[in-house]
Amino acid sequence: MGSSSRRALVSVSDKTGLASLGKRLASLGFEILSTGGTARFLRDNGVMVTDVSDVTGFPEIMDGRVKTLHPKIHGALLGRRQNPSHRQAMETHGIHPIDFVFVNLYPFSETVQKPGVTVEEAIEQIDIGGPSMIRSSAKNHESVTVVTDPGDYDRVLSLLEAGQEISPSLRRELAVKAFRSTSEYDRLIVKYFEGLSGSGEGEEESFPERLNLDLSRKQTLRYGENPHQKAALYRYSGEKEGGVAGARQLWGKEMSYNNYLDTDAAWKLVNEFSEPAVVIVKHNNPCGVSLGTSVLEAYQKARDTDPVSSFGGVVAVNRPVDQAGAQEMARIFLEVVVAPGFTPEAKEILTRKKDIRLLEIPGTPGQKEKLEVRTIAGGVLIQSSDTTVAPGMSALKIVGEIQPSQAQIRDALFSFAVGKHVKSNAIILARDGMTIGIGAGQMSRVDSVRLSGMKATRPTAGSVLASDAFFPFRDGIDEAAKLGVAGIIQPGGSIRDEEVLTAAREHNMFMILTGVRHFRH
Ligand code: 93A
Repeated sequence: MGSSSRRALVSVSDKTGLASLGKRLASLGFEILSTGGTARFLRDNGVMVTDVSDVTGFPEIMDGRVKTLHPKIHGALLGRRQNPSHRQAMETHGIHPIDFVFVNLYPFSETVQKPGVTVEEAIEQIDIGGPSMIRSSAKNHESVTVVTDPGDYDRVLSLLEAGQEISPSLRRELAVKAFRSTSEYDRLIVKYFEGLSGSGEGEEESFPERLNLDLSRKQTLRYGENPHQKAALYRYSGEKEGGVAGARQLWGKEMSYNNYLDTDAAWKLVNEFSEPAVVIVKHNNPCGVSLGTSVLEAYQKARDTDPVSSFGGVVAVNRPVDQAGAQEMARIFLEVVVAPGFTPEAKEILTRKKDIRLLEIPGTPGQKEKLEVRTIAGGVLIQSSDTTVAPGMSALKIVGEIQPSQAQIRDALFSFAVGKHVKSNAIILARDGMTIGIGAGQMSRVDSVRLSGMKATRPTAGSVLASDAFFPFRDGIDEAAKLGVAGIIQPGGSIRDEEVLTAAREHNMFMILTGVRHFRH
């Protein structure tokens, strides 16, 4: 045994086909270098091996974390055989080339899939020395043959047994396969740790490295947000039903870019509710939202939140529009009505108006898209959509001494759900299942509170106020008190929560914390 014979390094976790590999390499006259467990396995099968630690002159240390990470190994893999200075270095340092490498890695993926595996156990299964050897060999594939898949053992051995050399093209093919295997290995490690630091849902898929949005053009639009902008509607290929992009237009002029945006906003909001509900949207913000015992009642209440803004609005209903509802809607100009359906009478009434558009979305109400895509200069931002449902009663924290009534809790949940769909900073005043005033899109929260009061067409006294995010100061609460608000629902979580609660106490308001924020930027 010595520098004269060809050397193969064998270090494998997956021992499939290992005994036969060892025997065949030995018959071919190879000196086999091996690490702890692999060496033991081969010896148990009657194959002579040299321990890597005898080559390096260094024992395996730190529970095997460091066994092959040594210049005697990596120099033997990386040294260019035809390069005089490399050969000189090998000679000087007693490094003998290794031409064949059979390595596969610690089973990280299998380990983290086991139920109850700890992070420590997962970390110990991150192979460092193995990928290093694979990459060193693959980099030097002009001379080194690297085999990472037991399925390739026979292919290589058969050639050697037939007295042939491994061709440069096969060495390259195996090198590419080797790089692919280490890159896949690292990807799984990344995925595991991202899962840990994610929203607590460890199995949730992280976003893909590359994104191929498979979209096909459904409609060329007359123009974009403004007449000088070009626009088109694209739809996810293979998407069957549901969503505004797949809506069926029953009546009216072609949908415009802004119509689509507003209809989408209205449709998403109205599907927050299980009871009959109507949403009226202007410029992508709701100007009126209401629950009701019928489409007619919900529509009237939604419209009366802000009758001026409702003119020319986009109306979304979560029930089929009936005759009574349609008659009421027909009284003013509306851009779009979107609903799961229209009764024949309703259709008859609304199609008398030439300027209205009727959209039908039969699918399951509440179907929500999974990804939100927005463009920024030079790229796109992706996020999962805000599909958190309204917090249940048990998740709510009522702080302070004043207990809200059941009706007030219902209004609080209703207004908080509306707030999720209002441009931040969002403040919603509500009472009896209808919005009273909506303060949208202000740069300071206290201004949104003032605005919600300014927009109110009904008395604000006794209403509930929802805020999409926490109050940073008590000034918003003091403004709310001027409007006679009975209580507040908000996420909480400000460093000044105490100050904010003190203000609520002073004004005899209840305070409900949801722990969930609904920014909409
Ligand atoms: O712990 S390591 O990252 N440190 C090393 O130096 C090292 N060298 C080889 N893991 C290392 N290996 C891996 O050990 C190989 O990739 C192979 O999967 C495994 C074989 O160990 P054994 O021969 O003791 O069964």
